Amino acid sequence: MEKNSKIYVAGHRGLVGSSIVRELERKRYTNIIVRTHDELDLLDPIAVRAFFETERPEYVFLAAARVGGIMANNTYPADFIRENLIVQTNVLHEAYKSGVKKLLFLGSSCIYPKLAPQPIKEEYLMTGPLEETNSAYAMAKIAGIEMCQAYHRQYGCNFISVMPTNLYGPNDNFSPERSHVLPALIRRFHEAKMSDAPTVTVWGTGAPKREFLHVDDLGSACVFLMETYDDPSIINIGTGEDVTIRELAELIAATVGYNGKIVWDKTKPDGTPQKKLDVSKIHALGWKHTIPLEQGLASTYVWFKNSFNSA
Ligand code: GFB
Repeated sequence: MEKNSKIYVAGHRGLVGSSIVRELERKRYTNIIVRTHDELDLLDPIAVRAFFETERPEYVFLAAARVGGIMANNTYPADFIRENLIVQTNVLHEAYKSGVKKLLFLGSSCIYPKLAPQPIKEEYLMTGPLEETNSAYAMAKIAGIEMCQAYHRQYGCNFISVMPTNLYGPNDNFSPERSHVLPALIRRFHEAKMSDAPTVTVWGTGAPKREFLHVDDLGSACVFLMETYDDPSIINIGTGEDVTIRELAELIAATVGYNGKIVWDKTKPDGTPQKKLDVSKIHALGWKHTIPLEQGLASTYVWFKNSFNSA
């Protein structure tokens, strides 16, 4: 990828896409193209075709997707499977037809079996049943991986697929019901502190373990892999370290400065008991995360107070 190559980042306003744009700019890539949802609806195959025929990007980061936390996945499975299948089908096919040199597809650690051995190696894909709360989303992502590999096999396309662990950082979704746990709890603990609430309710039992990667580390990994990795086999991106949801909640309470009590709502689902990625493959290529969870939480809380909360 040259510094003046034409690079399209799909989903540039989201958590992941915005971090990829920041990293490309930091590395002095000068020809980045983006479209808002109003300018280009990726669900519309005719609009996507017209965009690729006119713009002819050379490199594509496919970071546009319907995403959400455990409750959103569990409540709207039809939307999650349909929209992700359509967006990725439209973009992958038009990328092939317009001769894109390389495309990076973003999957998720939830593509792995619910009870996969830990840490999860790339080869555990499709070796067991999925977690029920997000199987529709995971199936769409698995189809995306298969599509990238099929276009590689049949047409020789350089389409790579990366599997990030649970992400957080600036531009995340802080909605109380639909977001992932980390932004949900930043908001809930912050609001409890502001209103002097005696308790904060956190979903589930607190026992599940999750691995959290700051999205700036993900952005750096994605650009690094776009520059160096040309293999259609999937590759994990994570820290290789995890914490229980209870530990996370306590860490967020401390970050926010909330001193009240945590109450567990056990009627809410726990989801997968653990999904810690084996990151030896990406480490062997020379990439490692740099932002520890405590530091990433602190900076995300500052971002939340300055950007989200004031808006
Ligand atoms: O972040 P989260 O929704 O992602 O939930 P998943 C992680 C854990 O945090 C679960 C608990 O055990 C939740 O029950 N939790 C506690 C909360 N309080 C809250 C809260 O207020 N909000 C949320 N959201 N969770 C998603 C998948 O699963 O992870 C997606 O559904 C995707 O498909 C994403 O893969 C990375 O890790 O459980």
